[in-house]
Amino acid sequence: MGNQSTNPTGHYVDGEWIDGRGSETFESEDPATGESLGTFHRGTDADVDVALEAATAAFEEWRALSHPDRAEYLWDVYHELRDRHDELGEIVTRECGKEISEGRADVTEAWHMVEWAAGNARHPHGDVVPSEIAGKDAYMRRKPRGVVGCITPWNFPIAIPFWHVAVALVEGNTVVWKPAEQTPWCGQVVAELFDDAGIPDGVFNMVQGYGDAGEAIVADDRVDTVLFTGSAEVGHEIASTVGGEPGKLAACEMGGKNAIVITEHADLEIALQAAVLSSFKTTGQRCVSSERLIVHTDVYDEFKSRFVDVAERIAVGDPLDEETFMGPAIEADHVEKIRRHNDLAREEGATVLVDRFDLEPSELPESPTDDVATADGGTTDGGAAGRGDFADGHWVGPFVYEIEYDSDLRCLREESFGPHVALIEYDGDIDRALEIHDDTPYGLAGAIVSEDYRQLNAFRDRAELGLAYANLPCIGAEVQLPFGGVKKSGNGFPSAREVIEAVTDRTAWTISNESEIELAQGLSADV
Ligand code: UN1
Repeated sequence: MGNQSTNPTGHYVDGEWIDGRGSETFESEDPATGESLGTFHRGTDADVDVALEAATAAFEEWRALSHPDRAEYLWDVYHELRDRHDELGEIVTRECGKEISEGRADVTEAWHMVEWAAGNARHPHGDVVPSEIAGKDAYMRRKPRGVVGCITPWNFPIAIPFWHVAVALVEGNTVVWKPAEQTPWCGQVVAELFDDAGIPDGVFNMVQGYGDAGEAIVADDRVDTVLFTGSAEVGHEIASTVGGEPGKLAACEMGGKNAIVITEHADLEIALQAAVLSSFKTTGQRCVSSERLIVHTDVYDEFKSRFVDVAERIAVGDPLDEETFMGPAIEADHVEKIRRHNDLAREEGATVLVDRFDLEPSELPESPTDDVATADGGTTDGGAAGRGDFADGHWVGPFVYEIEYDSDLRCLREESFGPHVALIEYDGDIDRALEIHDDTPYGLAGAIVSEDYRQLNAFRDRAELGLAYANLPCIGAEVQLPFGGVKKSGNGFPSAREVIEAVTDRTAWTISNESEIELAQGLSADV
């Protein structure tokens, strides 16, 4: 087991905390205050190289362990995640800005995934296939692919790494993981959990850094599978790089322009809750967040007035405050990106219903006062001298508009990844709703609110989606289900069972117990 390196914090490679080979460092920033949470080494090609060397060297011994023996290390991590749930949830909230119940939910989702992956160690997942020849037996067996490269986003900085890493490890692969550059503290915490569990050297490696470190992982021949969750832009680059290399696999899950269809048969209270959760939780920064509400004309006015009322008063504030519904956006550049989408909607003819994007100073939370943890394990006082000042945070509020549907509107097709929501009124049957729903390049998550089962079934069967919900928000997927999209939203489902597919190869194993060879195609060895 390695000793934690101190400020700046390094990479976790071959069971040790190591400083980067390069001299560059970077800061983790608290999105609520702009304050630095810690300094981290920025990974280079040379850091990725040593991590891959360690992962490659560790593979043979790791794969030789049984599934339950490998899972033992994951159970240790599982207990830590549960025991330290609230403490780790606060770190998630500090570093990625989502409000505290979501910070804790991130940790909950992580232990759910570890439970699923480690539990699978005692769940058989090979197949026995009947041979047509008596005296022959045939099986489909799975074996680990080798080294798995994992690249994960900042919005679920503890949960999503476990979607990838937990399954890859239990199945007998070794891992090199790069956390998002916005959430290196969470990266450090996850690596510490594996270190504390005593995972054998080289089996789990973590390199901090930016896209160039991720590219070095993706491009390296020693990597057998790449698991990626993040933006469509990066995901498509990865899929095309890896697609050109025979024998290498990439499973990517990317963004969406997700929608909720609210039909004339909707329970409007359910519709309202589903829309508010899907549009504003995580400040709209989930890849499954909804940016389009497609509402039938019969219920449009009533739904609109209720939704606008909630958006006007939704609590934006200190993410550590239990009363807050929406914390800040992740970083200043991202605020500008969302702002450009708001401007685009205006240019394309939107009628703006709620514009709290640039919050009034009176709406900004007061400066923090509570003591909070720091990345180096201490605590700092709240207030300007300690936690920083909210005046420097990346605050945004809801931006809600209505617009007449037109297939050419970019604001209805492009993802803003923020609390930017279009209301679209439709007249007609479920076919019309589906036509509008499917008119984006993406196909990740979506929901329908209706009490008519024919409408639900039409949505389930025809909406172009990986994740479809009825009378629910389009966020909040359970870990045991596949998670991913169709069209531009993905080329794989890098979660749960689909990760087993991506990190294992199948061998069709046929054995004969007979004294003469007999083949299904009737060939004989008679000469
Ligand atoms: C993401 O949107 O980036 O389904 C991941 C959910 C979470 C995962 C979201 N379980 O909302």
